[in-house]
Amino acid sequence: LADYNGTWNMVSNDNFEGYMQALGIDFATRIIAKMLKPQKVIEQKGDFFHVQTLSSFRNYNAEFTVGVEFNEETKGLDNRKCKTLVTWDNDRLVCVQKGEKNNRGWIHWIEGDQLFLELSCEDQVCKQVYKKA
Ligand code: RET
Repeated sequence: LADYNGTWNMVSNDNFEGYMQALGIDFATRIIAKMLKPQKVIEQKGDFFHVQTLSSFRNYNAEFTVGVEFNEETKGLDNRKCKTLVTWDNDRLVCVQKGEKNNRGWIHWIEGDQLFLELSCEDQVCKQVYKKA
């Protein structure tokens, strides 16, 4: 299994605006959020993950076990409720967030010292890259 443990700093963030618009996030929040360079702090124990997305403006906290569906409330993002399931696709983490929005989810994978994250909602894809601190 891939090892996601560590602190990861954002290096690029493509189409975050489109992703946030698809989520219906308000204009003022989008202006601020676009300027952020969040940090991911990931603690992984086997299939259990604690993923913190930290920024000067707002944080987002996610805890899940791969293969176990849970009720996610996207507090501080779009504040919706999703039935969320994360699974392994080889070493990639694939998440489906079932709810009001179609085609919502994300994919994480690692290449060298870089962590990749693709966030999808409706017809929008946001591509983020993080580098190990
Ligand atoms: C911030 C700032 C406030 C506005 C938005 C944010 C987006 C956070 C996202 C977090 C994704 C977390 C994932 C965790 C995986 O385990 C940065 C909190 C919209 C999109 C995919």
